[in-house]
Amino acid sequence: MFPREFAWGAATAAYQIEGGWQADGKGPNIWDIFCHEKGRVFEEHNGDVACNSYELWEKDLECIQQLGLTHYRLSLSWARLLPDGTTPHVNQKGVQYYNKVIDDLLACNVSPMVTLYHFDLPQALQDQGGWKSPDIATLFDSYAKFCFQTFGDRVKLWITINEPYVCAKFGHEDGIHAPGLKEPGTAAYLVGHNMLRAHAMAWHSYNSFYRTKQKGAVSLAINSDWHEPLHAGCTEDIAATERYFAFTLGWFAWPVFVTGDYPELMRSSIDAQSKKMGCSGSSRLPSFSKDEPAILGTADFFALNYYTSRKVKPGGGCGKMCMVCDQDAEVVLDPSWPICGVSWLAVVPHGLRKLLKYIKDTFNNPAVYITENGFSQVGPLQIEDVQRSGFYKDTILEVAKAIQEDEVNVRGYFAWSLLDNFEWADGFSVRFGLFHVDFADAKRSRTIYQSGRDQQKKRCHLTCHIEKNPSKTQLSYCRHAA
Ligand code: GBH
Repeated sequence: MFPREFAWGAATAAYQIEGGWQADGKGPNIWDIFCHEKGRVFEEHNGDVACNSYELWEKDLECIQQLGLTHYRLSLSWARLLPDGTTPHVNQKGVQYYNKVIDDLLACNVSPMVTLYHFDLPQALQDQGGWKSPDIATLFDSYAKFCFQTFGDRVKLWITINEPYVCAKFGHEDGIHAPGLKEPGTAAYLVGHNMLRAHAMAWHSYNSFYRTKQKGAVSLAINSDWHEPLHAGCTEDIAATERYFAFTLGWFAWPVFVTGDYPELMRSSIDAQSKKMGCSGSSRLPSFSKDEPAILGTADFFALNYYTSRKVKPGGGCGKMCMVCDQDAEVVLDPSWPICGVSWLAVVPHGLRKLLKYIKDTFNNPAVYITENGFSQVGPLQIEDVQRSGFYKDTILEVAKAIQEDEVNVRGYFAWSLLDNFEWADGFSVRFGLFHVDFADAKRSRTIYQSGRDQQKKRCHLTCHIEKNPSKTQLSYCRHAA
């Protein structure tokens, strides 16, 4: 049963849609710099203009209204608000832009969910060491307080950091995301650590200075695939799956929701690997200081980005120092899971239901927002994207089952994404939108996909009813408006 107040949303991120990379005093960020280097991104694409949402916000608003969404998840560009990343220098034009976005949403009865950080660190802070530097936590906290102070009278749902896993691993271990560092086995742990410290400081700031007055909720968005052992009864595969979970979901969720520290299995695996490689000394996984704000309890809800599922077996390492060797677990695809679009995205809607149940059982039944979930398209444009439409229908049914049959406290669902946009290292070659954006057109015209049209219908029937009998959760179309 979808509760009456269930949040039906779509999500975007600043760098992926805004463009206006130098407009009105915005400072450069690490993605601006990364994309302008040769060989980093598919066909040297960049987010200089992207969907041009900096100029075309009102078009986005029309799209949001056309879908009949109750919520919209956007991210703020740190360097648009604070060009050098620090609060003494505020770019008022940036403040005006987001004020208009937020006010327009509210005027249309759409609630904003705002992410403070979605991969786009101000370059000025990268130049001082970025997320590897311990100082980043207080700098982030100042930025967060600035945002709570400036927008928190109207924004009630906050995400501090989007996918710390991706920033840490892709940005600092594999080097395929900005800032493009390849320091396997060390930097990612440091970055993840500083992201957790930064998140916790911001949550405590909200809690101490803003919560009473603003009455909002703050969390961090954690990406996780659903993982299961390659062979169901195999002890090695089961153990590898546990390690895989510890190094992905557990890395960030365990400290925040369970113990205030990393999963024991993560630390013991890393330390055992260090020993094996003859490296003694302090652990490569940092420890939280008792003198800093506690990490445990710093999420008012669980924000989950789910895209796909994987089977897990031991191994996969390169023999040198790296995260995969530490976790001694590798993922494989189940051939029965279709891949339609980008190669990593096996389409497994039922994995979301299993993951939601796992989150309920592991993290003490938190309120959950699915802050991202989507289906990609590559190659020739298909406006009649029947597969994606079927995917959304199947997925929302799985969410319904999770709520109704597994009693998971799911509060909302955000489709990734409102618009086709800049898909990081894949540039514009991978399309996730409910609206197509024509990047060859100077006006960046938006056209609704079939899946977008079908979403409109869904919202109408889902808020109406789901078959009450728990053994046969079904979605049936009903034409009454919510
Ligand atoms: C989200 O991350 C991001 O938050 C969003 O900005 C992005 O547009 C969206 O996904 C779609 O990609 O290439 O085999 O190494 C999703 C989490 C985890 C998805 C790692 C891509 C790469 C697998 N990501 N995964 S692989």
